[in-house]
Amino acid sequence: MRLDVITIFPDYLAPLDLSLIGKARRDGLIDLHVHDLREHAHDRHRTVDDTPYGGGAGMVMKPEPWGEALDELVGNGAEGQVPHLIIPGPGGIPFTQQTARDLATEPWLAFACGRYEGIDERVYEEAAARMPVSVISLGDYVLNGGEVAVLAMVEAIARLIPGVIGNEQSLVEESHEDGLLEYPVYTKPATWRGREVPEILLSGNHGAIAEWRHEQRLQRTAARRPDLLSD
Ligand code: 6GU
Repeated sequence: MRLDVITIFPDYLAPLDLSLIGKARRDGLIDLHVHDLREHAHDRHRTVDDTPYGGGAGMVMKPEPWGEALDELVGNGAEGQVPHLIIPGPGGIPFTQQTARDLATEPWLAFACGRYEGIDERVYEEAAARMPVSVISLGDYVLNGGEVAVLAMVEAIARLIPGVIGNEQSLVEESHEDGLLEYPVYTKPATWRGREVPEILLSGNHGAIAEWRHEQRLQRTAARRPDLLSD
């Protein structure tokens, strides 16, 4: 999968060199490019923002650098190919495990990281005339910009690409894969600071263990995420 990220803070994406995502890049499973939006700002101060028409607080990202950055991106692709453009923002549709599954099947994703009060609306319109565009939010809270959201989304998406995670079975029983939260897990020692591992897990009775784990998932989901049980 090809991934491009356009940002005014390329260093924010440095963690994508680490851990499983870094290894997937080195293994050639992910072809990730981070671009500095300021390379498309041509005044002396490399300005990417300006005051909002109509007044109001804060600054708005100017359309011209974004237009140029997206032109370059589309020009980079093979003839006729365009990325699916993801614009992270608190005003987007919710990012869920299903979103990650859907996006993990795409050949080319590009992420446009906004800062300040947002990006000039015409950038969304112009992009949408040329490529699929999705505005996606991590949840109901406000971050300062899209970069941290991209880290989260790329990690959630990339780990679903075949070969990125060594043990594919570990993808199956996870929280949100089937609508329930995960069961609690334990490892050695069997007693730690006077706390025992649940006896059933030491019983060797795999049927009973599976049943206990399922019950734990139901209880935990009811306690922490009752909204997941209603549907
Ligand atoms: Cl995707 N971006 C920003 N800036 N804030 C957010 C978010 C995204 N998701 C939740 N809050």
